[in-house]
Amino acid sequence: MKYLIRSIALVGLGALAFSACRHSAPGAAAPRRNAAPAAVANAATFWNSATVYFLLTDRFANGDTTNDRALGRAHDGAVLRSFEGGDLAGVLRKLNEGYFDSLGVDAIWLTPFVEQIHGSVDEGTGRTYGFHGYWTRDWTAVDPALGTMDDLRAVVNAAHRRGIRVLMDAVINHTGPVTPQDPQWPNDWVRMSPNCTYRSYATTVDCNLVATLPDVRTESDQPVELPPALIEKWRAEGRLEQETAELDAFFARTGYPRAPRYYIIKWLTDWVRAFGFDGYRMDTAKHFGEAVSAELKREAELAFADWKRAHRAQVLDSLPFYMVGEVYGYEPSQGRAYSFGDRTVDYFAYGYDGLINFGFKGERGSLDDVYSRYSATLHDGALRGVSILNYISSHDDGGPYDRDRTQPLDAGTRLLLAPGGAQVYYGDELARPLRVAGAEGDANLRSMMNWGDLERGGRTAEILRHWRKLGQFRRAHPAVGAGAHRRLQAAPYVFSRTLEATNGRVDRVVIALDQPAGAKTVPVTGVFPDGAELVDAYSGTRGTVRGGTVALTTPFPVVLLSRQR
Ligand SMILES: [Ca+2]
Ligand SMILES: [Ca+2]
Repeated sequence: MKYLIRSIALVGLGALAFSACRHSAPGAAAPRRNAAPAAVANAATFWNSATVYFLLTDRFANGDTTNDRALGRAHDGAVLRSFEGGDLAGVLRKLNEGYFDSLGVDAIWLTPFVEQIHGSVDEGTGRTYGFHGYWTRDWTAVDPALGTMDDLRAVVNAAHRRGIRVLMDAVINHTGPVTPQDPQWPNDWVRMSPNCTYRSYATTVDCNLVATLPDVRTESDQPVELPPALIEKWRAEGRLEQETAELDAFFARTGYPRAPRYYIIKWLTDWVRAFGFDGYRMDTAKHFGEAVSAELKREAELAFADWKRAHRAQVLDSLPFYMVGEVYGYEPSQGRAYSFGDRTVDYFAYGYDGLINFGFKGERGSLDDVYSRYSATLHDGALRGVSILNYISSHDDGGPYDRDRTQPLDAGTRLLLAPGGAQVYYGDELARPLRVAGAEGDANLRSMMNWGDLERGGRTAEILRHWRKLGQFRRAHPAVGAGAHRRLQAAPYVFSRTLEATNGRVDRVVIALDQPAGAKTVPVTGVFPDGAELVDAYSGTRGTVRGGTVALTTPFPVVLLSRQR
């Protein structure tokens, strides 16, 4: 399994080339800015250098107020637990405004857009709706509060025209909760007990995450019928025949039994085949058997290839379909062996190209200690050839880095200059508050995007400028996230990143932090030779290397050096 997947990942990889533009479709409108570096054609390199923007569609931007109360859902939840109006039209608007380009974003991760339960539940934190997207009612429909199929297609197409990939958040572990409006899926599809106790593999996988969340019998190979409620729904929508014919064709082609997980794999991969999603962020990846992930990945790769064949003008490049897992609690120090206590699993051997790093936000010690360790494991250690995705805040994490947003510039520096992929959670770049009056638990982490703070300018605009400079530098130089790290000076802190490509081209950067305002001298020995003409991307200032250093005068504490092009 492991070797099969890794060899698939290598198909079609070309040499790294830092000079070519990222690919855009011929004749496509609004092509991506062409200052970007090349398609880094190695998947691990690309995803370790990538900036992934994670947004809750319902909380990001409201582009269409007519869908705010879709399906008759009331705004009667606890604080920040109802649908708040954000939608795909809002994401499209921000795409078209160039907001993501300005941050150097390589991929957008959307929360699940499939149709959610219509009702609400109280899990102990107040009445809650499925605004977050993790409470599926129908895997084959777009939730009307977020928009339509056309809205979704417009988002993916607009992103692709700008060279931005789109990751779909895929849920296979559970259905939405049961409510008076949302019947339970049949007992041969889901179990309602026992609750997970998280003491071992079995008590983490074949059990209910929480009492209200029906757990799909993903381990079962027993054939099941479509749930009557779904048959009724599709009949009312006039698409029962088409859906059942497609399922028949899927099971005929694959030879899989009509077991629950295979229906869901069919439904999840249909989105890839129809819209060209570039990857999955797999929800709750450690709560279903890892072999399921490998099955899903294989079908997603076939779907992605089908989409590419049918949409040649929209294909970005040859990067393979990507899958990043939410293995809650995973961090790079665990290498390739996530431990359940009684058993370890190497998720990278089951279709995962990358795993979310739950350790980054809590890293202690100096920045150089963190960066050195990450670089060592990614380049010479257990994680060579795979990728990680670091974050400082996220939708489920009650212990973010700098919860009170007292150091939003420092937070951006830490995250965007770290080895490995960077997950920007919507609003990290605007110091969106992570404490909201009256909000309980994770609702605090899911406030509406604070566009109003940005419109007022001042401090918020200054924070965004910092994140944009770092994000654009990161995008222009894959060495920042994917290069080998070396400390050049302890204080003020100066380090280099070097990414060597197979074709002999090399991307090199030198980064200096904690610098004094005004005149500064940055050591670059061993990275840039005397006489090299450098430019500081943070200030736009240029300088020439003399005696192993470059002297600059800028008002900023950050220096981002590369060769002048
Ligand atoms: Ca709306
Ligand atoms: Ca499960």
